[in-house]
Amino acid sequence: GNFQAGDYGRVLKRYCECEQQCLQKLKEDILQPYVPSYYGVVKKDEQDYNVMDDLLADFESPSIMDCKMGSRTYLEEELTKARERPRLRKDMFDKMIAVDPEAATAEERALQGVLKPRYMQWRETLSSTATLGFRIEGIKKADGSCNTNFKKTKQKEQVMKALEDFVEGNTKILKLYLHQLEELKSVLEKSPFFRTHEVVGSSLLFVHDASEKARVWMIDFGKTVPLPEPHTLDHRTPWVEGNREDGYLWGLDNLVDIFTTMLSQ
Ligand code: 4IP
Ligand code: MN
Repeated sequence: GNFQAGDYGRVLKRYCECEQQCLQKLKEDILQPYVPSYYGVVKKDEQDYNVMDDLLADFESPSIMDCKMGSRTYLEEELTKARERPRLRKDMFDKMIAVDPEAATAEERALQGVLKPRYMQWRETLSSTATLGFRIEGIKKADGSCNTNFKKTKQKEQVMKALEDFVEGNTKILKLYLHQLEELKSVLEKSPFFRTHEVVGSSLLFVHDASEKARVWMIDFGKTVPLPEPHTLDHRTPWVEGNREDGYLWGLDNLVDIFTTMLSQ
């Protein structure tokens, strides 16, 4: 996989230059407390790795949730590439019809392939990405059970049910998460890094355990890219090709609303 065990309290993640650039810059940004600390590159069996904090190290049998943030999950350059050098993806076609045999068009079925943006957009509209600006990617509970079957989790009610199950009805944990999401939102709104980067395919990692400690971190910066100066984003304006908006804060607004609604019920 992408990860290797590191020294105690550290993990190694397959090297990605884009991610390294972000982790380095984030060390100097007000977002630093919400991001794993970065310790440079190591080589193991001919493969380079970025070394970072193991976010699970301080937890006992943690429950973990990965939420992919934003209303767009691919970079604009994928659109350009697909137009200039269209490449049919058989693997993506297969992933698509495995979820819904009806999803592919007659042409796609004949070709047994789809273009990457088409696959990514299909995933966005099937899940809550397009309508809520985030989606649950996976949940691992304290008992070791794993669920990555959220591809069709789209409606607010479905999302709430998954969150309810993740915290096992524990209101205290819900409150801790909500508080951190609100704090993170206010830091994001002031962060120089966030204003000047397109943040695509990045996740919020939620972690809690039976001691009722709960934390939220920003992870996965492989598709987080600096904008050419003086371009900035507000991360809420709807995306149109060329404006590079990612809908990250719009998604966080919706996530905060959902946690708030759950706590008021
Ligand atoms: C995956 O689709 C994810 O969207 C990956 O995004 C993406 O990687 C993969 O594209 C795509 O196949 P599923 O989640 O439906 O399997 P992420 O890395 O954000 O999870 P990219 O390369 O876009 O980061 P390919 O082209 O790597 O297969
Ligand atoms: Mn991810």
